[in-house]
Amino acid sequence: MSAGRLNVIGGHLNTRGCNLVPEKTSASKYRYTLNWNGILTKDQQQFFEDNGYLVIKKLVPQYEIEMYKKRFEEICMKQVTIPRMTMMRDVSIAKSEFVAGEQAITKIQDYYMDPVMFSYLHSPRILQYVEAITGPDIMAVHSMLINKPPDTGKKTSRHPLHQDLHYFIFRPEDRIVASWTAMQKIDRTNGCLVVLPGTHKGPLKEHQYPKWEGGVNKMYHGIVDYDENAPRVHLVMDEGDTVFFHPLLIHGSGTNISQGYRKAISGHFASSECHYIPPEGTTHETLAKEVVGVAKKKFGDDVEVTFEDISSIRFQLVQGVRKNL
Ligand SMILES: O=C(O)CCC(=O)C(=O)O
Repeated sequence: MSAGRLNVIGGHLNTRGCNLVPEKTSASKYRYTLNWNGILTKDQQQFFEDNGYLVIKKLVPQYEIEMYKKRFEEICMKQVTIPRMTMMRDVSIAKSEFVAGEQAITKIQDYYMDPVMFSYLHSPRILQYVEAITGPDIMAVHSMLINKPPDTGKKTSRHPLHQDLHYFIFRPEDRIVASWTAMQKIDRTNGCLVVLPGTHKGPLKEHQYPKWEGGVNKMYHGIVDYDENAPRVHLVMDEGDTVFFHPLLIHGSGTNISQGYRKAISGHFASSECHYIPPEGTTHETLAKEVVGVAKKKFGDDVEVTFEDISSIRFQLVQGVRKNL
């Protein structure tokens, strides 16, 4: 067999058919992508390197989206109960008894115990792109279905500009990636994602609750100080389109001024080789205190728990071998 006929995805074969050292260990010009599996075209790879995100059109088929929609309805209608999942309400209706079912739930978080929703995190369609960033050993570290409600006029449906790394206390950040799939047509009317291209090259910034008149949703921390004039891109997406983005990319989403609920399903993934860093003395310290405080409120003050414990309980191996995380 000649090396020319061998079909290998990523890496290079020598004449004996053995894998040579993958590109990563040679002096690679790429920092944010590994692309060992060769799924990214050179243009896509360069786009992610330069901008910190990449949209793949029509990645998730309609029948899968329908399946997630149906499951979300069942969860909201309490036809199924999923352990360890968090259901969140928009702050504008948080205390209202009159809103029920799907309309009452703004977001579900940590759906990994539900086999139907979990199939999103496990999907080869998603993981092939994730692997191009993380490498082959992949942990799903966070999951959400966001059901952005029509705004009540208080602008609480907005998601402030933030960096997802604020919520993650492991590194290296370049081996972490988010996927976010539009479950319908999403544009500026119903509150699409907005990204600040290239900001993944900057540092992790300080985050706090924004001082919004109408209130802010729980855990929707925003960057305290960012360049107001930095170019922004509004990601207009069709059903099934998926954006992959770096955890330092500054992003958020706008007000939903439509009459409908805007849905997206998302996951965060990291190489299982990532390692924890202690939150003390870092920008994560305040968040860690808030998260531990919430856990103590739920389970009792005498429960000894750390931010690391709370984070790792939801981590799931979705491909390869579990190493550090
Ligand atoms: O879907 C949205 O509106 C924004 C989601 C987001 O940026 C997040 O939850 O980190």
